[in-house]
Amino acid sequence: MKKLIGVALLFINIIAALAQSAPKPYGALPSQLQLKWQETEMYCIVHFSMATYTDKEWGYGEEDPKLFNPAHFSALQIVAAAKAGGFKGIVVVAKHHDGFCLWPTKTTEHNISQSPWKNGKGDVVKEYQQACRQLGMKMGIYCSPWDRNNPLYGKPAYVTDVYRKQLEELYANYGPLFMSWHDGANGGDGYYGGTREVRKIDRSAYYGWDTTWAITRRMQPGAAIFGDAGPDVRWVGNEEGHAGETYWETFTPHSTDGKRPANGNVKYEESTEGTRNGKYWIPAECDVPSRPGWFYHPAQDGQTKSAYTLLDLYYKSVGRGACLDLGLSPDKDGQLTAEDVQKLKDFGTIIRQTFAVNLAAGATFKPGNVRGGNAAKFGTAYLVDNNRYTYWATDDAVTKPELIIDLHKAKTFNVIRLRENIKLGQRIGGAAVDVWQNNTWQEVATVTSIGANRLVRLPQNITATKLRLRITNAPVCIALSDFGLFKEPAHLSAANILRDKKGEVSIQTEAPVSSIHYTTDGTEPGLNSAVYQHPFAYNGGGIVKAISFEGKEHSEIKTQVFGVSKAGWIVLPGQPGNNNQKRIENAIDDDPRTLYNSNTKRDSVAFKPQEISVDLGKPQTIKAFIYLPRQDKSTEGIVDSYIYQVSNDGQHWTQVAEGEFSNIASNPIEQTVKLDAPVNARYFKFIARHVIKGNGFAIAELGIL
Ligand code: FUL
Repeated sequence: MKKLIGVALLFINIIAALAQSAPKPYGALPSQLQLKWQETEMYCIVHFSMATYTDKEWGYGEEDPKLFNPAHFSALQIVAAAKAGGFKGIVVVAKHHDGFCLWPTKTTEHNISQSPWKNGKGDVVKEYQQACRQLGMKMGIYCSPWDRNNPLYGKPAYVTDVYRKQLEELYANYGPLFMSWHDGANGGDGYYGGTREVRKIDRSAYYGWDTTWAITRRMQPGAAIFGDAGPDVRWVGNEEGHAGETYWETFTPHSTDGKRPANGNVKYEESTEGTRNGKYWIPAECDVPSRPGWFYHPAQDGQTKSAYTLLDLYYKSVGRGACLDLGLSPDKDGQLTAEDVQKLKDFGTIIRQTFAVNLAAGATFKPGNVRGGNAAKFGTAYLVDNNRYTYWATDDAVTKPELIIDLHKAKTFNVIRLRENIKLGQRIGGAAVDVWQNNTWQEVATVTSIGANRLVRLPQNITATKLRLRITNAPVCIALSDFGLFKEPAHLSAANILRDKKGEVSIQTEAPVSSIHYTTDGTEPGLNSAVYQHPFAYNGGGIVKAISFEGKEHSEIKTQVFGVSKAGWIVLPGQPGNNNQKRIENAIDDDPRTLYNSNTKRDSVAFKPQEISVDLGKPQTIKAFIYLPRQDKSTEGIVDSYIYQVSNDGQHWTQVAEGEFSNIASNPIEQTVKLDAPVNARYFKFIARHVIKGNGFAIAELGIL
């Protein structure tokens, strides 16, 4: 008998012990440093350097340091604007691909001490460090591995004596750093000390990343290392600022050629979602410029992303468990424009307002199961304690629990937040939320992953007293740390401004409003501006801005830049390989959704330079030309090197521009190339010298300004 009691007691003890023990971690797990990074959620990357002065996205490396001379550089203004937007840190581009160093480095002459700014005594990186300290912001460093200026680039000595030494200087003098950012754009043509040649590198081997990163670990142990394949944070695979709808913090990177995955050699199409049960914990950073390009370009004024566009990106990055890295682009003066500052501020305000009150805070939770019945340790009260690592857990056998949430009185919300305690891995692969309405459960949201954070933005407000959370897919018991309900403030969505082939502009809102006002001279529209009544002719090109009003509410200002209207334009016949006139007209139909693509499916055909010539119908002044690459996510036929010619008879041509479309593979936005001087011409010819992929060239639109 005694023996029996003993065995029973032993059992009870084992069960009690199990009830106390935390769930076994699942899969790859985050490091301490990655947890800190994940909590940062939002930071900015600042591109202000030589390319700001040359109006380029990538400098070639030949630029004269004397060009860098901001009259009013203010790190404080830039960092303060990021802070007002709710961002927690900045990554400073200390050296971009052109090789110009913004700190007085000993590794190369091509640095700020050769510039007239502060008589060569200035140090931009130091000023950012001081501003970050003053404002309590984190700081990270971007030092481009690719260096189009350095004569040693491509040789081992560049890595050992230049690049790593630059990192050492930055790590030694500008910390503490929360990130070390390593870009994937590697190798290609450049100045390289005057040789002006193409230098290809083995992206997997050249930089000896293990040795390089050992320096980061030693000198900046708190810095998360960003790269295409991690090791701490991965690139999300696009520069549009969004992670996959299903998104895994875990990732098994694959290279494109079977070599070791590395910066510039990763199958990016796998990076957006990541890998369920991936080998490593390598969460994604979603980087996106706040303006169309990463550097400031005067032609992109008015095109800064609006606060609500940023909000949308926030939901698609932070709201899917990744982090958002927003690009800021100070102008030649050395500050962010007033417009950019305002938009950051507005975005920060909406975020703060939306997440100020968790409407689930006072709720009663009725879980279907609590681990070991131990509510003190694993209970649902932890769902609303605002701690990412305390959590509601279930017994090992219960992988699909339900939870009833009683709000006690009707509350109106439009955002649902779920979080897992990621210290135990990313466990959940599906969940649904129902609301109790008309005496039945109505499903209002489903998700296919959660991870560090999941925000569901509902298409409409929901008013409910009782909700139900169902975990629909999990390979193991759950460890959910957060359940939140929030109300994003109502707003009038911005108007849409469109122009048709005839050159008529129409302005539309999603739903009728009391009035729409607009301007065509670049000024901000308000109640006193022209009232929109019907489509109007707008052939010359320029900026149309619109705002809508409904009662006391008004929308954001929508800005649309138009080139010269294409009414009457035709493509000259006889383009090589282009028999289909109709398709080629897509390049000048003023519709960015249609495209012309001369690619042939035969792989044996190699790319040869190709051209398209356009008759403008009458002589026109051309100040700049526009190339809009295809917008359908394919990179086939995207032109990255061009020649531009003009003519008055369609037979004799004069070259007026040539160059590269930098960064167009990662950021396929509209390219505006200003000519050295305006020209008068009736015809233009666009020649594709090189494309990213394939044997043809693809054009969504060609235009002129
Ligand atoms: C890219 C670079 O090539 C761009 O110029 C920019 O710096 C962006 C953040 O990363 O890969």
